[in-house]
Amino acid sequence: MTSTLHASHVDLSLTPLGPNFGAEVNGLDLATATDAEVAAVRAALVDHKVLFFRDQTLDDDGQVALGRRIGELTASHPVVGGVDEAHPEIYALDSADNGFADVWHTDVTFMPRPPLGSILRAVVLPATGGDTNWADSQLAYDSLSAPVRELADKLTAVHDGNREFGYYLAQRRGGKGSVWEGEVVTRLDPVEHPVVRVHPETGRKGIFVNPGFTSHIVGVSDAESRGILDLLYAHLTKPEHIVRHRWRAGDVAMWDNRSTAHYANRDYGTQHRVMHRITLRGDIPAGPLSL
Ligand SMILES: O=C(O)CCC(=O)C(=O)O
Ligand SMILES: [Fe+2]
Repeated sequence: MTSTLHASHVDLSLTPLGPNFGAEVNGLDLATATDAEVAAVRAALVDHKVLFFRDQTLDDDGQVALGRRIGELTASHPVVGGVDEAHPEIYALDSADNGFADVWHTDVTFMPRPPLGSILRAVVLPATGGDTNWADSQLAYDSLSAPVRELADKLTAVHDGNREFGYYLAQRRGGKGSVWEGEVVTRLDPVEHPVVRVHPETGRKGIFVNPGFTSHIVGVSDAESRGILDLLYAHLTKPEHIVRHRWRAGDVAMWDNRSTAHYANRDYGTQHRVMHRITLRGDIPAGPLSL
């Protein structure tokens, strides 16, 4: 019956945050969204790359329940445990416990299957400051010159979580991290990913290296690796490629982790800021050559 099909389709009310990516979803209560609304959010995530929802009422249980409706949840983080026993899926970034993200990164690219996406909820906010920025890695790729795109298409990079999380794994968790892809993480072996990622749903290409976790490019000299990565990072984070979110209580952000990078401003001194994040299980990144 075509009427059933019709009934399952909803148009979200979206306010674009710029000419290219990012959107605020108006008037949708994530705690009571219908299946059709959740499906529309999932589709909008790929199209708009980062979505913002204002005035939400989600708590930890509600955040986990929402995530399960959108995809398959991972553990909180490969190395950092859940916020409490009841929520092994929630990763807390607490400024009182060194929870900062003031380095451009894409989440968990130091694992073979980085998350598809992340859902972040503001729990405690400073009076001002602590804005978060997202960069559109596909827009950035597209605006590189053709010769540099061709070079990047052929490259592979190593991602290494040890610099950010090696100490935490050894000292705070006694060498025993979370269960990730069915196995307890006991070491962070560096992994290789293509420098250009082909989005599995759209086929669009994006820059897939980040200063947080990429250590070097394979098969080139150290100086070449540094130079190429610096060029790509400077380009990725050009203001034209960025949207910036000023948080309010109740805000939820959701991003496609396959086509974006992000950075949380650390400009609020000793004020307290706490964010709760969940991540959706992703796939093994494919590059232009592996297709
Ligand atoms: O604190 C933020 O705004 C972002 C933190 C972050 O990098 C993340 O949740 O993945
Ligand atoms: Fe992050």
